[in-house]
Amino acid sequence: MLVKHSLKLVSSALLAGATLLAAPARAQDSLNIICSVQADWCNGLSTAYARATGVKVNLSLKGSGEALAQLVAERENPKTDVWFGGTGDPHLQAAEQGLTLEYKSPLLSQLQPWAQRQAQQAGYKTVGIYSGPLGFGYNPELLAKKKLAVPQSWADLLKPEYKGEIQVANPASSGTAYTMIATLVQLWGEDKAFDYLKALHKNVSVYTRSGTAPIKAVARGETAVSISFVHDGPPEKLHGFPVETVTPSEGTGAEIGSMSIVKGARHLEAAKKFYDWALSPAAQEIPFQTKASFQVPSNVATKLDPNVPDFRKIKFIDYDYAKYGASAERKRLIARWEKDVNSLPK
Ligand code: S7P
Repeated sequence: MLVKHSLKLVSSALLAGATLLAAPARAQDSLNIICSVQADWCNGLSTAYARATGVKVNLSLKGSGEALAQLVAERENPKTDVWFGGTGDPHLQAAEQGLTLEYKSPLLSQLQPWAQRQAQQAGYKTVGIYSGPLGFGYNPELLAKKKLAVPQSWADLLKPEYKGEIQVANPASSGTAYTMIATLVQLWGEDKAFDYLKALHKNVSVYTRSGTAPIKAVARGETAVSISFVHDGPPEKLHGFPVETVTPSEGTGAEIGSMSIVKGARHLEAAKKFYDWALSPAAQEIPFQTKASFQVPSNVATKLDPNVPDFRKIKFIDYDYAKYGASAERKRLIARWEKDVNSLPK
């Protein structure tokens, strides 16, 4: 009896020891990240972080809308530790829904005011990591071949000659396209914005799932014009494709790309360390070094690349991030777009 009891104690101790040994390895040595920026940037991040810390980063590449859907699906049993990048409104929505964790990085004070504001209004459950303007991408060779002018304004995109020549993403899956809807509503009021979107529908050839797909299609000569973030143009150009960008003369919005730690993250300490590192200038130069993307980084000390759009030359609206990042508003506007615009024949 005594022997049996002792054996039981030993095996429990061994089990506990094994768990103790296994626990830190799981907590410290790997990290599961949903990455919503360009693939080259995501891969550059994970390689640099693994080299600097020895922590293995498991990446899952997803657009902003899809990333949020995954966090909702994983709510009871989170498998993701950090959600890196993607437009800010779904991050604000995740914060509002209690999917992300409050964390104040010691690097917060080094960030641009817009990045700190993004954190404050989410109760520090997210933070701004970059910002970039919405505009148009165009293929100058294709426009010349089709004898089309470069569109300079939102109004230009409604001209009949652009019929079938424009690509933009679907706002249900894309943060880029939702930024467009929110921008137009803030520019003109909701009814006028939806009249515009209905008219634009006639000229759109396809609504893509991902927000970065339309400018890639422009670069490859598959369509003449896209509605895209302008910082997604230079990477295509650097790869040798004919693509230029322009921002609309009436005014435009900008995204605040964000990062959040998932509530219930299994590798919480590792997640916080990665989060701090991702806010450092060294990490924020990675999209420039990998030639993946050229947003304005949130850490003020990050060295800017010449391809970063000059915000002083762009006419911006005063984008209300809190209002248009709220779940109810986002859901309502997307539902209205599905009903009033996407259901229309071309
Ligand atoms: O890194 C490029 C970029 O445009 O991708 C992010 C975002 O996931 C856009 O994709 P979706 O529209 O498909 O959500 C942007 O935050 C970022 O600037």
